[in-house]
Amino acid sequence: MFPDATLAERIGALNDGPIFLESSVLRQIVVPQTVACASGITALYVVLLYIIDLYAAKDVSTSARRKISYQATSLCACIVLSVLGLYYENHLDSSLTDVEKIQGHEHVLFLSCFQLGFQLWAIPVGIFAVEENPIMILHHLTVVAVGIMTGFLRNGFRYWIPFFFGIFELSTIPLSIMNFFKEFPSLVDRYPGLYLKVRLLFCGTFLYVRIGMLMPRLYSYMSSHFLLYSQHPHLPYRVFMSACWGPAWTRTFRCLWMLEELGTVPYEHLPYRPASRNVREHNPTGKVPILLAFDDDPTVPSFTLTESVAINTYLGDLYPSSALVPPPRTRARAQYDQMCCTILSELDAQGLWMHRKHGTEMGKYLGGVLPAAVAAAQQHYTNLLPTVMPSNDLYLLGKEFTAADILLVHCWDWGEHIGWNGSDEWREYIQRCHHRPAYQKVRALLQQTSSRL
Ligand SMILES: N[C@@H](CCC(=O)N[C@@H](CS)C(=O)NCC(=O)O)C(=O)O
Repeated sequence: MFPDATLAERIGALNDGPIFLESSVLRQIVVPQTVACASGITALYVVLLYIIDLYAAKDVSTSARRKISYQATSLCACIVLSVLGLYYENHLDSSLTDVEKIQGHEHVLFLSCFQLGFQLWAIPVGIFAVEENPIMILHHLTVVAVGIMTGFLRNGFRYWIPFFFGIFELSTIPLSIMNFFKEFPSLVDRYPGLYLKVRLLFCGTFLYVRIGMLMPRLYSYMSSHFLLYSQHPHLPYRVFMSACWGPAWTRTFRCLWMLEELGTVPYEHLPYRPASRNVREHNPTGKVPILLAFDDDPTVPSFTLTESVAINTYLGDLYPSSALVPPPRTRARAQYDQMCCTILSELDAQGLWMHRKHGTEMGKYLGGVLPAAVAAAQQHYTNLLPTVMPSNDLYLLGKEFTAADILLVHCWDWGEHIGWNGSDEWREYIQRCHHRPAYQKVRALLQQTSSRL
């Protein structure tokens, strides 16, 4: 649960009120500025194309001319964005709290409008004139989503815009110049020293801006972004915001996987966020997963159960023919319980959860960022993992797949995600479990609904 619950509540309270900025601001500032920027950038592209047509050698094809103009226009836009970003970033008040960074900052709206205008030009020209690759088009669409959030929404996170839309583009400048060289290899032969300097500049700016500067900002931005939209009452808003935040996994995965293995059990997955109002209603700790069982009345749960292992064991006992949980009062069941307790208390609670709680920016809300605790937890996880992984058998408890495998594979996936696994020793076992249709189905489902660890 969030020890600093007031922060979650204060951020959640920002959801009260209209979603969009005042309509007069949208009508008089955002829309006209976006249209003006898109038109200006389009005009620049056309003028550059005209100049290239005048001076380019005859053997330069039309598509190459378009591409040069496209790259030159993008370069100009990136320079403008970077300069604006540096200017606005210098005028930001860095002493503001995370809550104060969510609303306001309308003075940087122009940056969002410029970025949106740039994308309005880049997407159609990228698709129709220069056949840009689909990954780049996807990138443009993501930028549009963030542009709409910062340009149109009241909770627009505009504080972060000078960095994400401005300074972030600094490394794109040498990248664009490098692309020119790649497009015309004869330039590389003619100016090898310059090419090398541009490449070094790209490496330097990339490492400094997109790694060094980005990481602390990204965590801070993403945690308040998540705390905000996860508590919003409207699904379309949450879906839109989650598209900006990106999907991840919760321990709910374990229970969904179990339900899919059972196959015939009817269930509905409600992807509520940990610590949200809906979750706290059923579990005061705010933790997920929660199982709500219903009998006759579909509005009142007859039984509520928390803890992923308790839920899966209960489900396995309810459907004994699935053999996913060994029958009670047997040695096999005792071994199953032993294995689940070890994985849950050692790998999960003392290992992975310590990383989540103390090793990420979410640690601010969960328990404080404590690098020494995370290092000890990683060591513990690394020592314990070999003792629980199956050695010769197909699965953890023998030849049959059980709910203990679900628990272990979920922990292993989590360890893989944060780079703790190292060894390739158990790949075969992991792949065997990953190939199960139930696992595949839940993985696909979570990619759509965007849950988190
Ligand atoms: N031992 C529990 C752990 C549950 C848990 O910590 N869930 C996380 C998400 S995966 C959560 O809800 N965290 C929110 C919080 O701690 O406030 C289980 O296996 O179900």
